[in-house]
Amino acid sequence: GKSMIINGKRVEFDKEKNILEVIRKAGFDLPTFCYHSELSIYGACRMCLVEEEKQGIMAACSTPPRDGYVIKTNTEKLRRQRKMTLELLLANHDRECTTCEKNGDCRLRELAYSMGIKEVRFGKRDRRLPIDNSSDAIIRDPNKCILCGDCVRMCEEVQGIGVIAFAYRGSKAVVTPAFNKNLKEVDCVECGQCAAVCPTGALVVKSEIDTVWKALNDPAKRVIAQVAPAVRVAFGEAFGLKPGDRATGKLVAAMKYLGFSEVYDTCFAADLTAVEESREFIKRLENGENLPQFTSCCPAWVRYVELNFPGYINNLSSCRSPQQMFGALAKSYYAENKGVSPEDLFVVSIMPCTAKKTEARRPEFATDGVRHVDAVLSTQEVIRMVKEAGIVFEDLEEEPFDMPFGFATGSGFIFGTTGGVSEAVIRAIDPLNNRKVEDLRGLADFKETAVKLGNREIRIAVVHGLKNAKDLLEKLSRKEVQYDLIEVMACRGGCIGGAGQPYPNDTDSREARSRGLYREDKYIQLINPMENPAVKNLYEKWLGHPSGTKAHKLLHTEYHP
Ligand code: HC1
Ligand code: SF4
Repeated sequence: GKSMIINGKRVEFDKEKNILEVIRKAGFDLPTFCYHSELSIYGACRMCLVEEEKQGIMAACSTPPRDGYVIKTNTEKLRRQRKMTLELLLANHDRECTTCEKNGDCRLRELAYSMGIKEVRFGKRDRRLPIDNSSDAIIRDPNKCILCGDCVRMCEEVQGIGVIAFAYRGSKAVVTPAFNKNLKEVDCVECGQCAAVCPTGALVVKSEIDTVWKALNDPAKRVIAQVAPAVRVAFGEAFGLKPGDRATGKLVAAMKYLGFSEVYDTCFAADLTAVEESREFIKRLENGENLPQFTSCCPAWVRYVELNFPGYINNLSSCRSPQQMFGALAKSYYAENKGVSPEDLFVVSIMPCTAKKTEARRPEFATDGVRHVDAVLSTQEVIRMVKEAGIVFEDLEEEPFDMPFGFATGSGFIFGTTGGVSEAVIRAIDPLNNRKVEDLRGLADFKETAVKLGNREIRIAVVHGLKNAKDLLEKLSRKEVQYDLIEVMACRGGCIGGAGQPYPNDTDSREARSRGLYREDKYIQLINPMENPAVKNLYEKWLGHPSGTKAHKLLHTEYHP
């Protein structure tokens, strides 16, 4: 086979696309800002320089491997060059690190430390650009941008949206929405994926930590929480667990210490969604209208359809997302039962997602001005709260979710990974179906299957990453494909790859988290959402029958372009 020598070590290579991948395979790391294995190569940050015996200095990310190369990654010359590059970046960077939202996760800060930068020999820039605070989900501070372009390529290549781009040249260069607009004025769907790849504090998730602390410390408020499916298999990553390891019990215990009166499971609401969505689907199949039905639990996807494919709005399931079903029940059924007024009840969602922050603010998800979900914290925000409160996560005793919204079947768990929502809907319409719908599992860009319902064949397609959704919708518009049910999650991998999850949010983590959710499904006796006793009980006591009048009022919604 082909091989090269890296820092004196012989390494074979085969399918690696560039020297950087071979170097990492050899067990050495190289600093990078603009390289992500899932995005195109930009080769601009000049951090991954290496020295080849004959070729001299080259960028490892953009050079294909070649048999016989002899490469060094840490010569004196390279160290000097990298330091210089880094100092130039730092000179142009707003260095208010102690108060920066990305402080704990900043790659610029990390590299400045590991390369031993003690001073910045170049002048500090004087211009201050305005901070874009318009989005409900992310904050953009161009003063901290190092122009690596990761966000630009993420938004364009993976999400197919392309609302942020480079503007101007030379020292005036910035990354900005077109015409210097702010994010709220362009077609941003607030998926947050740009912030998830940003190596600095230029794009960060908007924190609601202070709002939640305030509510927790307010004696007049009763504060309850719901925890999304995907959070439990990623939360532990901050406390020494591996991606996919279940952190549920300790997370519930930690949240009790933070001051939440009760902690509930969004997976319960996901079961409820699967019940409602499957009844709606059966009705549409009978009447032959608004097909294919689109899943509607991902708010970035819903927004995407509203903005870009308004002609398909009626294809979206009218079901509210599990987050908002839970919110509606909390502020009605729960509030009434506990004798708390909806204003004094403070509902917090713990979500892997940034678009959920925006969803919770949609005017239709409030009654008489009182929001159903009062605050949305990302997985990372709760990690920070647990650390701030000085809770030793590792030592906690596991606790169960509270009832009545704490029990879920396997269907509720798998909502958090791509393919899971459709599998749950299939289980709900056809209880005789196999436990597994293998064709819809895994992280392939596009998945499809057909299942028999009576003597009818139902065709289902599943995509994740909005660029893949866009491709599918275009094919659908051209009538090249035909489906009855289409599941879309805006983030790759589904919610487990949401922008609020711990970093790194890469393919390996996503695969492991997804497996973690299927493990939860495997270990639980009930897998059909129709059989969830807590859901059944709720229909009997409060909602009437699935898809009935009261269920419609509380659990369904409308969309607007
Ligand atoms: Fe999701 Fe959902 S699965 S959207 O991916 O339908 O965020 O985890 O909470 O609402 O249940 C996210 C996850 C989440 C909703 C559910
Ligand atoms: Fe693009 Fe999503 Fe970032 Fe908006 S939040 S700019 S849609 S990547």
